[in-house]
Amino acid sequence: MDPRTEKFMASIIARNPGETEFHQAVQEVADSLIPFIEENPKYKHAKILERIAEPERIIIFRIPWIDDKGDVQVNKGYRIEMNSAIGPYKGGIRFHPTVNLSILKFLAFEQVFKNSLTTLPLGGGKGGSDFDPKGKSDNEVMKFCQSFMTELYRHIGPDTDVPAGDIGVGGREVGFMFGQYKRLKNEFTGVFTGKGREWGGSLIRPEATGYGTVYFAQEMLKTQGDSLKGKSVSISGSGNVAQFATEKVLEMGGKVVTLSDSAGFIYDPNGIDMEKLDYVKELKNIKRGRISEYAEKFGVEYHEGKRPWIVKCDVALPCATQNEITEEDAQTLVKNGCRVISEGANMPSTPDAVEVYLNNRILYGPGKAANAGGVAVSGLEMTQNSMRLSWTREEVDEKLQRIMKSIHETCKKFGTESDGFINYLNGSNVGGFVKVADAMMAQGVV
Ligand code: NDP
Ligand code: 2IT
Repeated sequence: MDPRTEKFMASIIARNPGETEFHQAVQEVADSLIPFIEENPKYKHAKILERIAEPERIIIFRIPWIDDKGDVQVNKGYRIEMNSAIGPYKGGIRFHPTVNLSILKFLAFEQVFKNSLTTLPLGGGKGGSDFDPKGKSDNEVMKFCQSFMTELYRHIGPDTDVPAGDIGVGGREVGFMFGQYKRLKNEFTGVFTGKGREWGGSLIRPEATGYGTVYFAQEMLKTQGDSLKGKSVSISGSGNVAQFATEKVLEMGGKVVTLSDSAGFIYDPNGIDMEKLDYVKELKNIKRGRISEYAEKFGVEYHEGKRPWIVKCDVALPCATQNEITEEDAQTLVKNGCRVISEGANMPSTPDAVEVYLNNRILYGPGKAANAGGVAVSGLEMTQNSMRLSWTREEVDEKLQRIMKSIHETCKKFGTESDGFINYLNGSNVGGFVKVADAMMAQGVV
């Protein structure tokens, strides 16, 4: 490790003890940024890197609620308000039993750079709870969401902090949280994105992250005169991002052969077509079932307790969770001929896996670039709410495509190496940093 990075990371670890995911996210960015900052000493003198790695504010609170049996339950709630240099705090809410301060700080940190890359005026934040929506009734989820918002409402607002969905938070949860906010504040504003279409939501927001990840893969392939047509694609996850990534790959003429959930993955060598995808949407979004049921229904292989990276593919789209591709998985993917990784999830590849991609010079689109389509359309939802009008599907999709192309251009601008190889990791870190850093410099030491 560069000794300057080592010194910086030692201070991060000392100030944020035990937060391993946060350390991982900061280190990845520091590796890209420290050489850049040496060449641009104004950022060094203003201690921008030290400031950008310290959240502006963290709110931690108790969420008491009563389950269907009448028993009292208690969860922890969080909102990390990471950086507001270029716009109101913006980022999703995650409900998952593994949620803790480290995970939400890594996500909020990533969000700052991602949101800057979108070209829109969005600061960075993230929130969530260790609440597990699995196996809970609609009534229990509503009770929990209402209690969560009864505390959070006083800290957020359409010009202050605008949450959205993430793992475990989709249209149902956004509805319950928005409803409670509206009741407590007595105002109808764009305080949340990912709202229902009839009450202020943007068309294409549900699709945006998955579509954007595929648009980004297509842009990367284009640099080599290639496309997704005819490519075999492995996807992990089977939630919001995985479903719409699958849909867009099919539209672009690719073949999706895997999907997964936390219990295992399915391998469908004939490809998941639109009809089978409709089954997955119903299974996951309405019945809230397990992906193993797909294997039973369509008579394909189900691999219990395994991740899809052992399957041969041309393109891999990790769309489940952090650190789901290890060094060994990455080596298997590359050995089997995979040439493109576009990350729908946040930080799905371990640092060792990323090193395998870069050493093998494959097309690697890191999450903060490749999955920025979701928050970008959230930004467009905020614009439509402010104007009190809504754009058509075509208008939003056209803007999403333009934004994904622009993110690709930014990565190319800041990440092209002397031999022409595009290091999208460095490109997205430096490209995302500059706008936020310049805004922080202009606004003084605040
Ligand atoms: P969903 O809750 O809709 O789906 C999550 C999927 O990932 C499920 O299939 C889930 O399986 C699986 N999963 C979750 N945790 C784990 C785990 N620990 N191990 C294995 N599988 C797991 O979430 P999203 O699709 O919205 O989010 C997926 C990823 O995309 C996350 O990394 C999120 O941060 C990122 N992302 C999401 C955006 C959005 O707009 N929603 C925007 C940008 C990034 P199971 O059902 O078994 O839990
Ligand atoms: O990780 C992410 O970018 C999201 N979960 C979406 C954030 C948003 O505000 O739409």
